[in-house]
Amino acid sequence: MTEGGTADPLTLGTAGHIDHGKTALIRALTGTDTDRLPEERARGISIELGYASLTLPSGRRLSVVDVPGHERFVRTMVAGATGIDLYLMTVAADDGVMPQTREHARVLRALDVTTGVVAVTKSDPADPEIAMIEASELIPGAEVVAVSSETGYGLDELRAALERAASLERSRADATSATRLHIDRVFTIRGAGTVVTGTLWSGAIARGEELVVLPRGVRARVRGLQIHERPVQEAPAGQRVAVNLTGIAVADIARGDVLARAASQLRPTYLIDAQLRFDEREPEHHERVQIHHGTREAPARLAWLGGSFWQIRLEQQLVPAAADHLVVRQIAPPDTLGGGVVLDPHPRKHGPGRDALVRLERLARGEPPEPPREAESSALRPRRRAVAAPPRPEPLSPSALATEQRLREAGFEPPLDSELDPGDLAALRAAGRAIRVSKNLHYHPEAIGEVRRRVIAAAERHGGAVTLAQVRDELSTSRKFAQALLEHLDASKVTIRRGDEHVVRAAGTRPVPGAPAGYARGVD
Ligand SMILES: Nc1nc2c(ncn2[C@@H]2O[C@H](COP(=O)(O)OP(=O)(O)O)[C@@H](O)[C@H]2O)c(=O)[nH]1
Ligand SMILES: [Mg+2]
Repeated sequence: MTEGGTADPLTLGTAGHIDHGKTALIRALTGTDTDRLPEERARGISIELGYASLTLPSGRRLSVVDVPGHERFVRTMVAGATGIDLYLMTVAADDGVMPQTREHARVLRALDVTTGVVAVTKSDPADPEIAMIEASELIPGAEVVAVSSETGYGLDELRAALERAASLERSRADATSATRLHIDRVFTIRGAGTVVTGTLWSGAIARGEELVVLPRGVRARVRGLQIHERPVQEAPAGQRVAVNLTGIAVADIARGDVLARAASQLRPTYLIDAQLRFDEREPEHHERVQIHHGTREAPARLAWLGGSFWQIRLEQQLVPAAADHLVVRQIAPPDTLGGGVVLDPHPRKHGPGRDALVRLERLARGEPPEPPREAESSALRPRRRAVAAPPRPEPLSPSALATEQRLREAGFEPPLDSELDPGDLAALRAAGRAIRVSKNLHYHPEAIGEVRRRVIAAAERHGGAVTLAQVRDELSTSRKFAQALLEHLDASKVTIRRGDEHVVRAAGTRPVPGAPAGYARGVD
């Protein structure tokens, strides 16, 4: 199933409320104390991002980013979570799901980090059961493991669960596109000078090359490079990298800056057209919010363009590329509202309108902004109709909520669309609370999460793949539903169809060129 060779370098990020045992768990798993600042040790809380390297039972190594849980440091958490591939959420057995457990879950959702494990910590002094139920409700489909960092209980099971999660995920880093590193720390080393660290999102960095520091456009040269404390000539995408720069003072570079090739197309922007989704409440038109991108953030006004499309009008520049993820936070009181994806990082200033909507819908489907010339008139007609009266996303109506409840209760055997109100379904889809699985069938996301988990577990027992009959038995449902669900999993790239079998996709089928064999460790 896995084609051997080099698995993607993955980064695991912690998440969870303060004092729910994130740092203690990383220490128990890796031997590294990520609370290193004197103030962190004195107060017993994490303030800065911490880094470690975790070796899984297979020998595979993950880079680990340990984030602070305090509500005052959610912005630091977002900066840490922005480059991660997998999450490790902690929920304390004696405390259960708390405000930053929920908020961090929203941040992960906004960043589209959907694979990970929940550890219910402190299972030594308290019974983990209620916290485990709360955790499964908060993140349907995630594996939940009871652990104690104090006694070591459950840690082997947690390692195995992390191994499974890692085998499902591919690095989001892209070796083939332009070089980009979002800086998360800057410091000086005596004799070396300025050093910055971050995850290399895409491209590669080589010793001796000239880079540009955005948004200011200052030039600097790479004097040295390290990947997990070892000097390297070149760093490939997906790695946590430390870059020793010359020709730039520490004062001229900060967290949030982006390192790019000197000839990069990447440009700072005050305007972004984006597709956004909100968990808590829909922002007001022109509401002032905080936008987080990479390791940087800026206040902005949100102008509604129709549907789920918004223009973000920034007060300070960000340096995004199309398809990057954004997190949207409320300014007062601070809270995470949702997030989404950059469609156009350099639009002109515009409001809602049919042309804008047609263009954004094309970009959201991954198509070029303009249709091909000759097909124009016929290609436009159906879309025109589709966008003529864009539904303004409203709070869900009582009827939509009732439909959601029906879907939720139906589990694996939901009613056909013909039995439900199409308007309710559209509203639920827009709110991320219903998933269209086939032409006339919607499922509740919780059911899909459960299906995904069970199919993966069943595949594990059957040599990495499942048949339709096995899925039907596993879910105790009819062939019709099992078929629709399997096709959905194929389409969502969870599985891939090979004859009668559906093989669970695993990491390692797309090795990062040049990645060394044992590598994925944080630089420190
Ligand atoms: N008994 C027990 N105490 C724990 C466990 N995990 C963490 N703690 C304690 O809980 C406190 C907070 O842990 P910490 O890892 O700093 O939480 P964080 O804020 O989520 O990083 C510390 O005093 C830890 O020693 C555990 O599994 N069992
Ligand atoms: Mg901590």
